[in-house]
Amino acid sequence: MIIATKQSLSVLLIEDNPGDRRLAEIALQEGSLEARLSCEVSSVGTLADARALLSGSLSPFDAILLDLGLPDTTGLNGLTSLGRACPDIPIIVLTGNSDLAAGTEALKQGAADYLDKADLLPRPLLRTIQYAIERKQHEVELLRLAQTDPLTGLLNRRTMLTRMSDAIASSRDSQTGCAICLFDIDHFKEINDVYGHRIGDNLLKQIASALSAELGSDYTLARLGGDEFAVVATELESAESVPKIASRVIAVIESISVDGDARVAASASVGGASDFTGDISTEELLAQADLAMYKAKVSRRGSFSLFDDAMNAEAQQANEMLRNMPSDIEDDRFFLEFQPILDAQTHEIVAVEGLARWRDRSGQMISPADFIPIAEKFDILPRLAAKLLDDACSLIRAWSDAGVPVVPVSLNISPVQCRDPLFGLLVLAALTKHQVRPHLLKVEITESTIMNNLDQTRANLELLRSRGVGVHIDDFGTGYSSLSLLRDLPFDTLKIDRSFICNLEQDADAGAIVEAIIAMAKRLGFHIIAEGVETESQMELLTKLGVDALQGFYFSKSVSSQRLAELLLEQQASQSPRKLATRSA
Ligand code: GH3
Ligand code: MG
Repeated sequence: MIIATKQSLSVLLIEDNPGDRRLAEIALQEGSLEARLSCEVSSVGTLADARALLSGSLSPFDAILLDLGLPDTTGLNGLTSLGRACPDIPIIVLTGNSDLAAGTEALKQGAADYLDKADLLPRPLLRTIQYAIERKQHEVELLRLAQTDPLTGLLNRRTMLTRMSDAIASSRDSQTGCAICLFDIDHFKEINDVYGHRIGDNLLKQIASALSAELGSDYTLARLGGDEFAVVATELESAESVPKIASRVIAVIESISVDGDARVAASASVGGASDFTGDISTEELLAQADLAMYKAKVSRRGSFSLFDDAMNAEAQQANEMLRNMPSDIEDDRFFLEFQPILDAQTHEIVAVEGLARWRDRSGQMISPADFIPIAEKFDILPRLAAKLLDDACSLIRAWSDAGVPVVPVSLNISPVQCRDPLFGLLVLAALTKHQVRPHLLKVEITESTIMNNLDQTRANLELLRSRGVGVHIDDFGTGYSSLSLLRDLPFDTLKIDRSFICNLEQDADAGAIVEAIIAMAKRLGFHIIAEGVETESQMELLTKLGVDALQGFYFSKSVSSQRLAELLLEQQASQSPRKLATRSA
């Protein structure tokens, strides 16, 4: 901490007694001469004049000498009100008649020191003022460190929470509204990974300074941690201001660029919440904005979402799911259904994809699109995935024991599992536990999961492949995998993303992309599955283009384990290849 030693002093003397005032002025002049300092003294006789001078003063005072017996204030009130108005200036109280008790009380109320008026000697007076200034500078610096984030210099989370609670109270008093916009940089991990942490840090600093310049002192700007920031606004006339603040934030962040090896651009997703009742807690308002930000992230990176009551209902539903999930995993309310994958030429079931299902305690089916993100966000997914892996292996064992001609079962693997260094071993342990041959189990990993977790994923996948467990790359075409990368990674099967398949007939580009993917995959020796096949013409076109296998509602929706066993037995019994009886398009 560097504290500057002052070469010149500017002191505000508040003393109504002309004699005492003169004595103090003389002591100050003499003391500063002795200390070889220039000292400018401004003297006033009332608290009101002092306030006027302080509010109009361009160069603030270094210290205040305050008489406790002023005509327009009583006792220590003058001290406390001045302390609030100028918290960065040390106030030294002047007491009369060796009044030790008044001096001690003044210290408790925030005075930097006290001196007896009757005993104002030049050198001790100057020394007291200088020490008080130094202590105040230390105090201010320590406070700044405690309140701010060291990287960006913005307010930190704790201070922002205090400001929010002040904002709610002041809006209640003024019968206006207050709001918070939370924002989080999109794909910041990738920026760190690709360009390095130094560039990531620079980006955070630039965001902080560009937004401070844009928003000025009308708003409170804070860095809550990581790549998450907040803007707090008070005394709003209507909630319409909130999207406007959000657009300014989004525009500023999108205009920033940091030079690395290439230009690094950023975007942010913003969630806003406002209150015009004054009857809300800081935590509640923050939770609402957080929910809205989560919505913005999910709907589209770089967008804004404003909290509304529907989100509250959704949040309650999510909370309920979160509460029930662990015990429902234990109680087998989560289970697998299986969607057949058919050979493109013979239309025989050659594999199945295991899909997670949840029937809650009221008997209602809950969509994986709702529960998977929650399980993932709140770290329940590893437990759920382990249970489903165990179920899949146990079913394969049971089918085999019952003489069902079992086909390979593929399971979807989440980014969280891929990052777990033990994931590969856990899969092998489940296979051993149920005595299942490795080729009957396959793992499906999306292209974006692989791209975002390349190093952690590689070791797990290589272990699985070396033991004979098949590895599928799922949703292919939506990420940015390069050909050379694909060749280096241990995949055997590539699943073309359904978004291309559903547009196959209408969109010439989708057709061209599918054709290119198939040509490339064949050159690299991959087995190719097209998922999301819903119509006969899609099926015919994909077969003509050379895909190996097909999956989709045109053939079958997901079926129970029991129904799958029946289908496999029927298929075995049947002499001629035929379309599935479950066809349900
Ligand atoms: P999303 O689009 O969902 O926000 O994804 P994201 O990649 O931005 O991930 P997320 O917001 O969940 O994580 C933020 C990352 O920011 C995590 C951490 O690696 C990184 N990070 C946290 N603090 C710092 C920091 O001080 N400097 C740098 N360079 N990176 C940080
Ligand atoms: Mg982020």
